[in-house]
Amino acid sequence: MMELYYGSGACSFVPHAGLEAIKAATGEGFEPRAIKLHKGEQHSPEYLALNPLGLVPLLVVDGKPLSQILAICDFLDRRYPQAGLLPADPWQRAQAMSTFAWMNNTVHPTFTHIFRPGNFAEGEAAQAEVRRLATEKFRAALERIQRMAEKAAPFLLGDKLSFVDAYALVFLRWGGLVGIDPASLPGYKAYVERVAALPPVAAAMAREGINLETYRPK
Ligand SMILES: N[C@@H](CCC(=O)N[C@@H](CS)C(=O)NCC(=O)O)C(=O)O
Repeated sequence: MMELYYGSGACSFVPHAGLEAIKAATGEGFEPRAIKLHKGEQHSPEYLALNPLGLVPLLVVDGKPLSQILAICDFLDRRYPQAGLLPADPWQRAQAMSTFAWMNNTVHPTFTHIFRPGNFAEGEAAQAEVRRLATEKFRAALERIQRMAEKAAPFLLGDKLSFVDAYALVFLRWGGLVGIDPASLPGYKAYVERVAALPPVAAAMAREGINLETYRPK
């Protein structure tokens, strides 16, 4: 039995969409377990006993926990290769992992600097500076993803949905929350709309109660 601990709109959407794609391709289901991050449920003693990092996502497989998006998604792909969420060819797979790792270790933490500047600097002026610089870097990363998407249409790795498409969707939503207008990234926006229209992705979005309309001008 597989259980996925996720937070609405968080990076846990990546394995969440993947698990829906696996369900569609193989019939293998999972138990979704919502964690309310804004209420701090990730810090509850019950959750910390499962994941001492206090973060989502967490995949629990037959009672055994697995954390970290890359590890979870690599496991899911190796167990359910029929879903085609990562390439089988070693070189293409390595290229996909290169993009996936960059998203996870660079783009994602850059956003964290915008969203939680207090984790990185003390004082209002210093935090405003962290936020400003991180927003520039995050925007540049989104532009890079846009170029990749324009080259590789319809999806980032070609014909099929991959975990990296779900991550790209998360980033565009997050960008909207911090004042990056998706209309200023038309190639990215059109690509993410294609991703969101896929039934497994739409199912995960519906469960999380999220949509693509996050943009708030700053
Ligand atoms: N490197 C981790 C990042 C996980 C992460 O940053 N999760 C965020 C949501 S996007 C979280 O749980 N934040 C809750 C908190 O910081 O309290 C992974 O790949 O799983």
